[in-house]
Amino acid sequence: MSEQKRLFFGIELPRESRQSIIQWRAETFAAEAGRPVAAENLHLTLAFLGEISEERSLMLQHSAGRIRQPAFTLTLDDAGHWPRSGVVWLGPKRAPRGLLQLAELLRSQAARSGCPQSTLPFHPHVTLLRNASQPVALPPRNFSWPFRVSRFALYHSSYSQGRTRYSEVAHWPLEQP
Ligand code: 2AM
Repeated sequence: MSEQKRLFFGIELPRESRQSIIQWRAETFAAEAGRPVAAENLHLTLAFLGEISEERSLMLQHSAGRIRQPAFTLTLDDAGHWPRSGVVWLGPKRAPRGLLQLAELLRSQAARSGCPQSTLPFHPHVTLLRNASQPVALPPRNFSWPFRVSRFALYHSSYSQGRTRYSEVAHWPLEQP
């Protein structure tokens, strides 16, 4: 069997939003609140696949390529803290229908291809801090980062020399109205 890789489908944030978010994060959260996710790693996961073979990855890429979904605007205007997973996140107050449909399709394709999906409801989020297990003071919700989502991608997550890296394996466009 071929080498297994840790893969996930996700959405990249535009560079300007990432820069603005990390500046805001530095001004907003104390250093001891948690470990900041590197700017280049800020993303929104649509479907986590786990460690999978090249064969399964190619099968999922084929299914992803058949998806016809419209582009949508995603606004990051909410923040929260999940103490159990130690995650401080940004997300949308109202998830756009296009985002939910896209995640649902990818998650059901993944489940049908043997990548078990969490039974918890999909909660779209961008992880800002990890290892945040102590109570965190959340900022007032007076921020908003809107951006257009016109593609989604498959990413390979690798860990070496103490760093997590996400590299794009393939990407697909969403339809323009
Ligand atoms: P997170 O940001 O909430 O930690 C790559 O690991 C991406 O897949 C991360 O964004 C992570 O979400 C997400 N993910 C979802 N389920 C996961 C799991 N069981 N293990 C690791 N990452 C998972």
